Amino acid sequence: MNNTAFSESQVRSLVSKFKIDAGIASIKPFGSGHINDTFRVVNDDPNGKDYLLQRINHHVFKNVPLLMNNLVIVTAHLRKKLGTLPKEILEKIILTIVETKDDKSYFKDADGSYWRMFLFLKDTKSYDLVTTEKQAFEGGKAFGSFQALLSDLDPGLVKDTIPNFHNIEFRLANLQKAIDADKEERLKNVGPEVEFIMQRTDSMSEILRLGRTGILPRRIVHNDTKFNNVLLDSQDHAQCVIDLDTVMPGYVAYDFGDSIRTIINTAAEDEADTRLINLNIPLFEAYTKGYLQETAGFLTGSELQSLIKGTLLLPYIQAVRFLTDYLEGDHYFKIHFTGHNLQRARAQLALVNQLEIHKVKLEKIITNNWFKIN
Ligand code: ADP
Ligand code: GN1
Ligand code: MG
Repeated sequence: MNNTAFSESQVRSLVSKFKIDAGIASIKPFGSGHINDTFRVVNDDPNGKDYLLQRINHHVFKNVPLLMNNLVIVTAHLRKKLGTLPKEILEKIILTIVETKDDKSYFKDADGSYWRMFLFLKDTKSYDLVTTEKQAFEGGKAFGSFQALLSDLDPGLVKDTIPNFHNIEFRLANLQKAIDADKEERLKNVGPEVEFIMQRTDSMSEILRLGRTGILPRRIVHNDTKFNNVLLDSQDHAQCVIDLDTVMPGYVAYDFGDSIRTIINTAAEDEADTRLINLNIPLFEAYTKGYLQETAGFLTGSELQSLIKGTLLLPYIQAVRFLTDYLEGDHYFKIHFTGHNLQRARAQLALVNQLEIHKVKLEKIITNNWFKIN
Protein backbone atom coordinates (compact mmCIF):
# COMPACT_ATOMS: atom_id res chain seq x y z
CA MET A 1 0.00 0.00 0.00
CA ASN A 2 1.10 3.55 -0.61
CA ASN A 3 1.08 6.31 2.02
CA THR A 4 -1.42 8.28 -0.09
CA ALA A 5 -3.86 5.42 0.64
CA PHE A 6 -4.59 6.72 4.15
CA SER A 7 -7.15 9.44 4.89
CA GLU A 8 -6.13 12.38 7.06
CA SER A 9 -8.70 11.38 9.71
CA GLN A 10 -7.26 7.84 9.90
CA VAL A 11 -3.78 9.22 10.38
CA ARG A 12 -4.98 11.79 12.95
CA SER A 13 -6.46 9.03 15.07
CA LEU A 14 -3.12 7.18 14.93
CA VAL A 15 -1.24 10.31 15.96
CA SER A 16 -3.45 10.53 19.04
CA LYS A 17 -2.00 7.24 20.32
CA PHE A 18 1.40 8.88 20.91
CA LYS A 19 2.64 11.17 23.68
CA ILE A 20 2.52 14.51 21.93
CA ASP A 21 1.10 17.65 23.42
CA ALA A 22 0.60 19.70 20.29
CA GLY A 23 -2.25 20.88 18.13
CA ILE A 24 -1.91 19.42 14.65
CA ALA A 25 -1.94 21.79 11.68
CA SER A 26 -1.53 19.13 8.97
CA ILE A 27 -0.40 15.58 8.25
CA LYS A 28 1.17 14.94 4.85
CA PRO A 29 2.86 11.97 3.12
CA PHE A 30 6.62 12.60 3.22
CA GLY A 31 9.95 11.44 1.73
CA SER A 32 10.94 9.07 -1.05
CA GLY A 33 11.82 5.85 0.81
CA HIS A 34 11.04 2.53 -0.89
CA ILE A 35 9.88 0.65 2.22
CA ASN A 36 7.93 2.43 4.98
CA ASP A 37 4.92 4.79 4.76
CA THR A 38 6.01 8.12 6.16
CA PHE A 39 4.01 11.21 7.21
CA ARG A 40 5.08 14.60 8.48
CA VAL A 41 2.88 15.78 11.35
CA VAL A 42 3.02 19.58 11.49
CA ASN A 43 2.47 21.40 14.79
CA ASP A 44 -0.03 24.29 14.68
CA ASP A 45 2.52 26.28 16.67
CA PRO A 46 5.29 27.09 14.15
CA ASN A 47 7.80 27.22 17.03
CA GLY A 48 6.67 23.86 18.41
CA LYS A 49 7.94 20.38 17.55
CA ASP A 50 6.89 18.52 14.40
CA TYR A 51 6.72 14.75 14.27
CA LEU A 52 7.32 11.96 11.79
CA LEU A 53 4.78 9.15 11.80
CA GLN A 54 5.71 5.91 10.06
CA ARG A 55 3.91 2.73 9.26
CA ILE A 56 6.62 0.08 9.45
CA ASN A 57 6.47 -2.31 6.52
CA HIS A 58 5.90 -5.60 8.34
CA HIS A 59 6.04 -7.63 5.13
CA VAL A 60 9.67 -6.56 4.91
CA PHE A 61 10.38 -6.44 8.66
CA LYS A 62 8.70 -9.58 9.98
CA ASN A 63 9.47 -8.97 13.65
CA VAL A 64 8.63 -5.36 14.48
CA PRO A 65 8.98 -5.67 18.30
CA LEU A 66 12.55 -6.97 17.77
CA LEU A 67 13.26 -4.18 15.29
CA MET A 68 12.01 -1.50 17.66
CA ASN A 69 14.03 -3.02 20.50
CA ASN A 70 17.14 -2.67 18.30
CA LEU A 71 16.27 0.99 17.67
CA VAL A 72 15.88 1.65 21.39
CA ILE A 73 19.27 0.02 22.12
CA VAL A 74 21.09 1.77 19.29
CA THR A 75 19.69 5.25 19.93
CA ALA A 76 20.33 4.86 23.68
CA HIS A 77 23.95 3.86 22.99
CA LEU A 78 24.47 6.86 20.71
CA ARG A 79 22.96 9.11 23.36
CA LYS A 80 25.25 7.65 26.03
CA LYS A 81 28.33 8.14 23.83
CA LEU A 82 27.43 11.75 23.10
CA GLY A 83 25.99 12.29 26.57
CA THR A 84 27.93 15.44 27.41
CA LEU A 85 25.98 17.41 24.80
CA PRO A 86 22.81 19.29 25.80
CA LYS A 87 19.45 17.56 25.22
CA GLU A 88 18.40 20.03 22.48
CA ILE A 89 21.53 19.13 20.49
CA LEU A 90 21.14 15.39 21.06
CA GLU A 91 17.58 15.62 19.70
CA LYS A 92 18.96 17.13 16.51
CA ILE A 93 21.72 14.62 15.85
CA ILE A 94 20.15 11.33 17.02
CA LEU A 95 16.71 10.00 16.12
CA THR A 96 14.34 10.43 19.07
CA ILE A 97 11.56 7.87 19.42
CA VAL A 98 8.28 9.36 20.69
CA GLU A 99 6.53 6.73 22.82
CA THR A 100 2.86 5.77 22.78
CA LYS A 101 0.64 6.91 25.64
CA ASP A 102 1.14 3.46 27.20
CA ASP A 103 4.95 3.82 27.11
CA LYS A 104 5.64 1.61 24.09
CA SER A 105 7.96 2.35 21.18
CA TYR A 106 5.27 1.43 18.61
CA PHE A 107 1.51 1.09 18.21
CA LYS A 108 -0.22 -1.89 16.58
CA ASP A 109 -3.57 -0.99 14.98
CA ALA A 110 -6.68 -3.15 14.47
CA ASP A 111 -5.52 -4.13 10.95
CA GLY A 112 -2.23 -5.45 12.33
CA SER A 113 -0.17 -2.51 11.00
CA TYR A 114 2.66 -1.19 13.16
CA TRP A 115 3.18 2.56 13.63
CA ARG A 116 5.94 4.56 15.28
CA MET A 117 6.79 8.18 15.79
CA PHE A 118 10.02 10.18 15.79
CA LEU A 119 10.73 13.83 16.40
CA PHE A 120 10.80 15.46 12.97
CA LEU A 121 14.15 17.08 12.25
CA LYS A 122 13.27 20.52 10.94
CA ASP A 123 15.36 22.48 8.42
CA THR A 124 17.14 19.38 7.19
CA LYS A 125 17.64 17.99 3.71
CA SER A 126 17.70 14.43 2.45
CA TYR A 127 19.25 14.14 -1.02
CA ASP A 128 18.32 11.44 -3.52
CA LEU A 129 21.14 12.73 -5.72
CA VAL A 130 24.39 14.25 -4.45
CA THR A 131 25.76 17.22 -6.36
CA THR A 132 28.59 18.78 -4.32
CA GLU A 133 31.81 17.49 -2.78
CA LYS A 134 30.79 19.12 0.47
CA GLN A 135 27.61 17.01 0.64
CA ALA A 136 29.58 13.86 -0.15
CA PHE A 137 32.28 14.65 2.45
CA GLU A 138 29.65 15.36 5.11
CA GLY A 139 27.82 12.11 4.29
CA GLY A 140 31.09 10.20 4.67
CA LYS A 141 31.67 11.84 8.03
CA ALA A 142 28.13 11.03 9.20
CA PHE A 143 28.13 7.34 8.29
CA GLY A 144 31.78 6.93 9.39
CA SER A 145 31.10 8.47 12.77
CA PHE A 146 27.92 6.37 13.09
CA GLN A 147 30.05 3.22 12.68
CA ALA A 148 32.70 4.55 15.06
CA LEU A 149 30.15 5.35 17.77
CA LEU A 150 28.67 1.86 17.50
CA SER A 151 32.01 0.06 17.28
CA ASP A 152 31.99 -0.65 21.03
CA LEU A 153 28.37 -1.84 21.22
CA ASP A 154 28.16 -5.59 21.83
CA PRO A 155 27.07 -7.04 18.42
CA GLY A 156 25.05 -9.68 20.31
CA LEU A 157 22.65 -7.01 21.60
CA VAL A 158 21.39 -6.00 18.17
CA LYS A 159 19.44 -8.72 16.38
CA ASP A 160 18.94 -9.38 12.67
CA THR A 161 15.82 -7.59 11.47
CA ILE A 162 16.19 -9.10 7.99
CA PRO A 163 18.35 -12.23 8.11
CA ASN A 164 20.92 -12.54 5.28
CA PHE A 165 20.24 -8.95 4.21
CA HIS A 166 23.51 -8.42 2.31
CA ASN A 167 24.35 -12.11 1.93
CA ILE A 168 25.02 -12.31 -1.80
CA GLU A 169 24.82 -16.11 -1.90
CA PHE A 170 21.33 -15.93 -0.38
CA ARG A 171 20.28 -13.15 -2.78
CA LEU A 172 21.59 -15.11 -5.79
CA ALA A 173 19.76 -18.24 -4.62
CA ASN A 174 16.55 -16.18 -4.43
CA LEU A 175 17.15 -14.86 -7.93
CA GLN A 176 17.63 -18.43 -9.15
CA LYS A 177 14.32 -19.44 -7.52
CA ALA A 178 12.56 -16.51 -9.21
CA ILE A 179 14.12 -17.49 -12.55
CA ASP A 180 13.04 -21.12 -12.14
CA ALA A 181 9.47 -20.17 -11.17
CA ASP A 182 9.13 -17.34 -13.71
CA LYS A 183 5.76 -16.67 -12.09
CA GLU A 184 4.98 -13.54 -14.11
CA GLU A 185 6.50 -14.84 -17.39
CA ARG A 186 9.01 -12.01 -17.39
CA LEU A 187 12.19 -14.07 -17.78
CA LYS A 188 12.07 -13.47 -21.52
CA ASN A 189 12.78 -9.76 -20.84
CA VAL A 190 15.91 -10.22 -18.73
CA GLY A 191 18.36 -12.45 -20.64
CA PRO A 192 21.37 -10.05 -20.81
CA GLU A 193 20.88 -8.94 -17.19
CA VAL A 194 20.88 -12.53 -15.89
CA GLU A 195 23.97 -13.32 -17.94
CA PHE A 196 25.86 -10.28 -16.61
CA ILE A 197 24.98 -11.28 -13.04
CA MET A 198 25.91 -14.95 -13.45
CA GLN A 199 29.37 -14.07 -14.85
CA ARG A 200 30.25 -12.37 -11.56
CA THR A 201 28.87 -14.62 -8.83
CA ASP A 202 32.27 -15.80 -7.63
CA SER A 203 34.08 -12.46 -7.44
CA MET A 204 31.10 -10.84 -5.73
CA SER A 205 31.16 -13.46 -2.94
CA GLU A 206 34.60 -12.41 -1.70
CA ILE A 207 33.46 -10.32 1.27
CA LEU A 208 31.34 -13.22 2.46
CA ARG A 209 34.32 -15.60 2.21
CA LEU A 210 36.64 -13.17 4.03
CA GLY A 211 34.00 -12.83 6.73
CA ARG A 212 33.63 -16.58 7.14
CA THR A 213 37.38 -17.07 7.62
CA GLY A 214 37.38 -14.31 10.25
CA ILE A 215 39.55 -11.95 8.20
CA LEU A 216 36.77 -9.35 8.20
CA PRO A 217 35.24 -8.61 11.62
CA ARG A 218 31.48 -8.44 11.95
CA ARG A 219 30.43 -5.15 13.46
CA ILE A 220 27.20 -3.33 14.00
CA VAL A 221 26.71 -1.33 10.84
CA HIS A 222 23.84 0.61 9.29
CA ASN A 223 23.27 -1.60 6.22
CA ASP A 224 21.13 0.94 4.32
CA THR A 225 23.43 3.89 3.81
CA LYS A 226 21.96 5.28 0.63
CA PHE A 227 22.49 8.99 0.74
CA ASN A 228 18.90 9.96 1.50
CA ASN A 229 19.31 8.16 4.82
CA VAL A 230 21.47 10.93 6.24
CA LEU A 231 19.97 14.33 6.96
CA LEU A 232 22.12 17.40 6.26
CA ASP A 233 21.36 20.78 7.81
CA SER A 234 20.55 23.96 5.89
CA GLN A 235 24.31 24.60 5.43
CA ASP A 236 24.81 21.03 4.14
CA HIS A 237 26.58 19.90 7.30
CA ALA A 238 25.86 16.33 8.39
CA GLN A 239 23.20 16.34 11.08
CA CYS A 240 21.63 12.94 11.68
CA VAL A 241 21.76 9.38 10.36
CA ILE A 242 18.22 8.04 9.92
CA ASP A 243 16.41 4.88 8.76
CA LEU A 244 17.87 2.65 11.47
CA ASP A 245 15.70 -0.41 10.68
CA THR A 246 18.57 -2.44 9.26
CA VAL A 247 21.20 -1.52 11.85
CA MET A 248 22.57 -4.99 12.67
CA PRO A 249 25.77 -7.00 12.44
CA GLY A 250 27.51 -6.81 9.05
CA TYR A 251 30.71 -5.61 7.42
CA VAL A 252 31.86 -2.00 7.14
CA ALA A 253 32.32 -2.49 3.38
CA TYR A 254 28.55 -2.88 3.02
CA ASP A 255 27.93 0.62 4.35
CA PHE A 256 30.76 2.16 2.36
CA GLY A 257 29.59 0.46 -0.84
CA ASP A 258 25.95 1.39 -0.46
CA SER A 259 26.71 5.07 0.07
CA ILE A 260 29.07 5.12 -2.87
CA ARG A 261 26.39 3.44 -5.01
CA THR A 262 24.18 6.48 -4.53
CA ILE A 263 26.89 9.16 -4.59
CA ILE A 264 29.20 8.24 -7.44
CA ASN A 265 26.40 7.69 -9.97
CA THR A 266 25.90 10.76 -12.17
CA ALA A 267 22.30 9.62 -12.76
CA ALA A 268 19.38 8.43 -10.64
CA GLU A 269 19.15 4.97 -9.10
CA ASP A 270 16.47 4.13 -11.66
CA GLU A 271 17.82 6.04 -14.70
CA ALA A 272 16.17 4.71 -17.88
CA ASP A 273 18.95 5.88 -20.20
CA THR A 274 21.96 3.85 -19.07
CA ARG A 275 24.28 6.01 -21.21
CA LEU A 276 23.82 8.71 -18.58
CA ILE A 277 25.26 6.46 -15.87
CA ASN A 278 28.83 7.59 -15.36
CA LEU A 279 31.08 8.04 -12.33
CA ASN A 280 31.57 11.28 -10.47
CA ILE A 281 35.00 10.48 -9.06
CA PRO A 282 35.53 13.76 -7.12
CA LEU A 283 32.39 12.92 -5.13
CA PHE A 284 33.81 9.46 -4.43
CA GLU A 285 37.03 11.00 -3.13
CA ALA A 286 35.17 13.51 -0.97
CA TYR A 287 33.02 10.78 0.63
CA THR A 288 36.11 8.59 1.16
CA LYS A 289 37.93 11.45 2.94
CA GLY A 290 35.01 12.10 5.29
CA TYR A 291 34.53 8.41 5.97
CA LEU A 292 38.20 7.58 6.66
CA GLN A 293 38.61 10.62 8.88
CA GLU A 294 36.03 9.13 11.26
CA THR A 295 36.90 5.44 10.98
CA ALA A 296 40.73 5.46 10.87
CA GLY A 297 40.83 4.77 14.61
CA PHE A 298 39.27 1.33 14.38
CA LEU A 299 39.40 0.05 10.77
CA THR A 300 41.73 -2.92 10.23
CA GLY A 301 43.96 -3.23 7.15
CA SER A 302 41.68 -5.97 5.78
CA GLU A 303 38.65 -3.77 6.25
CA LEU A 304 40.38 -0.97 4.39
CA GLN A 305 41.07 -3.35 1.49
CA SER A 306 37.46 -4.53 1.56
CA LEU A 307 36.06 -1.05 0.83
CA ILE A 308 36.60 -1.34 -2.91
CA LYS A 309 34.99 -4.78 -2.87
CA GLY A 310 31.93 -3.28 -1.16
CA THR A 311 31.87 -0.54 -3.80
CA LEU A 312 31.38 -3.16 -6.51
CA LEU A 313 29.19 -5.49 -4.48
CA LEU A 314 26.46 -3.11 -3.35
CA PRO A 315 25.16 -1.99 -6.76
CA TYR A 316 25.45 -5.61 -7.88
CA ILE A 317 23.44 -6.98 -4.96
CA GLN A 318 20.93 -4.18 -5.41
CA ALA A 319 20.50 -5.19 -9.07
CA VAL A 320 20.00 -8.80 -8.01
CA ARG A 321 17.31 -7.71 -5.53
CA PHE A 322 15.51 -5.41 -8.01
CA LEU A 323 15.60 -8.10 -10.69
CA THR A 324 14.29 -10.76 -8.30
CA ASP A 325 11.44 -8.47 -7.28
CA TYR A 326 10.64 -7.80 -10.95
CA LEU A 327 10.51 -11.53 -11.72
CA GLU A 328 8.40 -12.22 -8.63
CA GLY A 329 5.83 -9.53 -9.46
CA ASP A 330 7.05 -6.45 -7.53
CA HIS A 331 5.99 -7.31 -4.01
CA TYR A 332 8.97 -5.86 -2.09
CA PHE A 333 10.03 -2.40 -3.34
CA LYS A 334 7.46 0.33 -3.93
CA ILE A 335 7.25 0.89 -7.69
CA HIS A 336 5.87 3.82 -9.68
CA PHE A 337 5.16 1.95 -12.97
CA THR A 338 5.27 -1.57 -14.40
CA GLY A 339 8.84 -2.46 -15.23
CA HIS A 340 10.26 -0.01 -12.65
CA ASN A 341 12.23 -2.73 -10.87
CA LEU A 342 13.70 -3.91 -14.17
CA GLN A 343 14.70 -0.35 -15.03
CA ARG A 344 16.31 -0.03 -11.60
CA ALA A 345 18.18 -3.33 -12.05
CA ARG A 346 19.49 -2.28 -15.46
CA ALA A 347 20.70 1.04 -14.06
CA GLN A 348 22.52 -0.67 -11.19
CA LEU A 349 24.21 -3.13 -13.56
CA ALA A 350 25.34 -0.24 -15.75
CA LEU A 351 26.86 1.25 -12.61
CA VAL A 352 28.69 -2.01 -11.82
CA ASN A 353 30.07 -1.94 -15.34
CA GLN A 354 31.42 1.60 -14.87
CA LEU A 355 32.87 0.74 -11.47
CA GLU A 356 34.71 -2.25 -12.93
CA ILE A 357 36.27 -0.02 -15.59
CA HIS A 358 37.52 2.49 -12.99
CA LYS A 359 38.25 0.07 -10.15
CA VAL A 360 42.03 0.58 -9.98
CA LYS A 361 41.68 4.38 -9.92
CA LEU A 362 39.12 4.20 -7.10
CA GLU A 363 41.26 1.79 -5.12
CA LYS A 364 44.21 4.21 -5.32
CA ILE A 365 42.04 7.04 -4.04
CA ILE A 366 41.11 4.98 -0.98
CA THR A 367 44.72 4.03 -0.26
CA ASN A 368 46.15 7.52 -0.82
CA ASN A 369 43.62 9.08 1.50
CA TRP A 370 44.29 6.44 4.12
CA PHE A 371 48.02 7.27 4.05
CA LYS A 372 47.25 10.97 4.36
CA ILE A 373 45.38 10.29 7.61
CA ASN A 374 47.71 7.64 9.10
P1 ADP B 1 12.22 4.28 4.29
O1 ADP B 1 12.65 3.00 4.96
O2 ADP B 1 10.93 4.15 3.63
O3 ADP B 1 13.31 4.81 3.42
P2 ADP B 1 12.97 6.43 6.15
O4 ADP B 1 13.04 6.18 7.63
O5 ADP B 1 14.25 6.56 5.44
O6 ADP B 1 12.01 5.31 5.50
O7 ADP B 1 12.12 7.77 5.95
C1 ADP B 1 11.76 8.23 4.66
C2 ADP B 1 12.22 9.66 4.45
O8 ADP B 1 11.63 10.49 5.47
C3 ADP B 1 13.72 9.89 4.60
O9 ADP B 1 14.42 9.63 3.41
C4 ADP B 1 13.78 11.36 5.02
O10 ADP B 1 13.62 12.19 3.88
C5 ADP B 1 12.54 11.51 5.86
N1 ADP B 1 12.81 11.37 7.33
C6 ADP B 1 12.93 10.20 8.02
N2 ADP B 1 13.11 10.45 9.33
C7 ADP B 1 13.08 11.80 9.50
C8 ADP B 1 13.17 12.68 10.63
N3 ADP B 1 13.29 12.21 11.88
N4 ADP B 1 13.08 14.01 10.41
C9 ADP B 1 12.92 14.50 9.15
N5 ADP B 1 12.82 13.73 8.05
C10 ADP B 1 12.89 12.39 8.21
C1 GN1 C 1 15.38 0.39 0.45
O1 GN1 C 1 14.17 2.02 2.86
P1 GN1 C 1 15.03 2.67 1.80
O2 GN1 C 1 14.25 3.25 0.68
O3 GN1 C 1 16.00 3.61 2.46
C2 GN1 C 1 15.99 -0.92 0.92
C3 GN1 C 1 17.50 -0.88 0.73
C4 GN1 C 1 17.83 -0.64 -0.72
C5 GN1 C 1 17.13 0.63 -1.19
C6 GN1 C 1 17.29 0.82 -2.67
C7 GN1 C 1 14.92 -2.47 4.16
O4 GN1 C 1 15.91 1.45 1.22
O5 GN1 C 1 18.08 -2.11 1.13
O6 GN1 C 1 19.21 -0.51 -0.89
O7 GN1 C 1 15.70 0.59 -0.90
N1 GN1 C 1 15.68 -1.15 2.32
C8 GN1 C 1 15.26 -2.36 2.73
O8 GN1 C 1 16.94 2.11 -3.01
O9 GN1 C 1 15.15 -3.32 1.97
MG1 MG D 1 15.15 5.49 3.85
